[in-house]
Amino acid sequence: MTNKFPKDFLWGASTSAYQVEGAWNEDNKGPSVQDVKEIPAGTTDFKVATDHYHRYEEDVKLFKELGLKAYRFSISWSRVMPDGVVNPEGIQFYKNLIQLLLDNQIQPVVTVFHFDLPVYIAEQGGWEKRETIQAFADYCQVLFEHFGQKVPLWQTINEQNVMALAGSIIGTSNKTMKEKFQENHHMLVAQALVTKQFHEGNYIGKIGPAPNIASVYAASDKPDDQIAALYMSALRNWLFLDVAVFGKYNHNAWHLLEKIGAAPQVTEEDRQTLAAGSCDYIAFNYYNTMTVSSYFEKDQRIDQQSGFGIPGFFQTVENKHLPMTEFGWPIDPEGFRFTLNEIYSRYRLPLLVTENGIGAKDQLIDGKVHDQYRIDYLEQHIQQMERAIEDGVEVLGYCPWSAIDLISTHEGIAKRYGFIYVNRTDDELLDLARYKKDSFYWYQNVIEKNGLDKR
Ligand code: BGP
Repeated sequence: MTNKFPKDFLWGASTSAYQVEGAWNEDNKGPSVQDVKEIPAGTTDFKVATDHYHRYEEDVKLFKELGLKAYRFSISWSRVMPDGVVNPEGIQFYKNLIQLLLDNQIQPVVTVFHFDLPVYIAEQGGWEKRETIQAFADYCQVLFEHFGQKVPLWQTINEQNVMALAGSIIGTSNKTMKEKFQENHHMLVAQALVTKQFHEGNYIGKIGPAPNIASVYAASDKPDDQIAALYMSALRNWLFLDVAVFGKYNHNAWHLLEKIGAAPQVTEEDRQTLAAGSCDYIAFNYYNTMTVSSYFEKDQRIDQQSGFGIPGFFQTVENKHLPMTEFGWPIDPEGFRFTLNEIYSRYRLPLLVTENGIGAKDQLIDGKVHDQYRIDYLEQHIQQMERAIEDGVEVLGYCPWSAIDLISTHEGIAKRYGFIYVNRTDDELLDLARYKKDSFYWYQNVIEKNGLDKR
């Protein structure tokens, strides 16, 4: 069997600024909401993270050795514009990083906003306020002007759907559905505005959204459960992509929002902005599918990959066919193929996978990390991605989470994802030294062969 990956396939890996950089208040960086949020007991804050800000040269050297063709990272808004004015030291850091990547033939893939709103904007009302739309557009314009001739792939907002639906968990918002979906609407308008702005500039790259997309299975063949899946998918997935691609709200999602009294106010000007800001490609993060039934009441665990219910519409249930990670997230590689196909059939735009991976309690023993579970997880997902490519889906690249260990969104450093181990714990910084895990060598071979070894 021959390999199905195109010659220029972007084998990459991902991180985000607040989870990896540290240096939270250095070189004039302002605080973001992630730096000041309350963190769960037994985990760690993001102040040092895995110290990439000071060690990016060493890290890029390792990325080069790994063979990465692309590195997806986010830029910290509060480093670049700590108080609304451009911070030259912030710009300099990303300028150095981007140049170093290019010098090493690694494509910089940049997300402009990944959960880390500057505190001064949050204090003025954050995304609830329309003014934040312009503040975001101004910030993005600064990035486009500085890096628009260097960066081939941009993403606007990471997991906007997770911010809207599980904001309290990831520390971005803790409001009513009505407030959340008004904020969400402002984000959608902001995204369309910067997409338009980007298209009007003379930049080399492409721009797209980066939601977390997961196909939704119906819990049974009961018609009610099928309708529940239709509505969950509309609210969690298609609302975000329909606006980004078609410039319009998804009709099912809109109906649901109206029914629960959470439909946002949309002005005529908003409608025009949304219509004028279609994306060039779709980036998305995939961890697992969701399974839903029609609504019944029950206590539910909520995080960005578990679910929630909307009375009268749907409720997430456990899928007994899927194994779980040690952190309780289902593992569904076939669901990845299904999700890739579903997105592509709806929108017919090229896809970039900006996150996929397994969080685990890795152990460093004698300088080694034997993370066979990570190799198995990634191998199964790459196999299914290859099948999706055979199905006819256009996939630009694959950037698993994460390039290097970093702090989990809400479960500390104990939940690791990287190909490179960073020597620290939640309690102690230790020496922050880098070690190549077994998965590092395995992924290096995948990249070198442009796909999996065929057995
Ligand atoms: C996504 C986020 C990432 C990352 C990842 C893993 O939702 O975009 O920032 O955190 O999930 O999640 P966690 O760290 O909670 O395991």
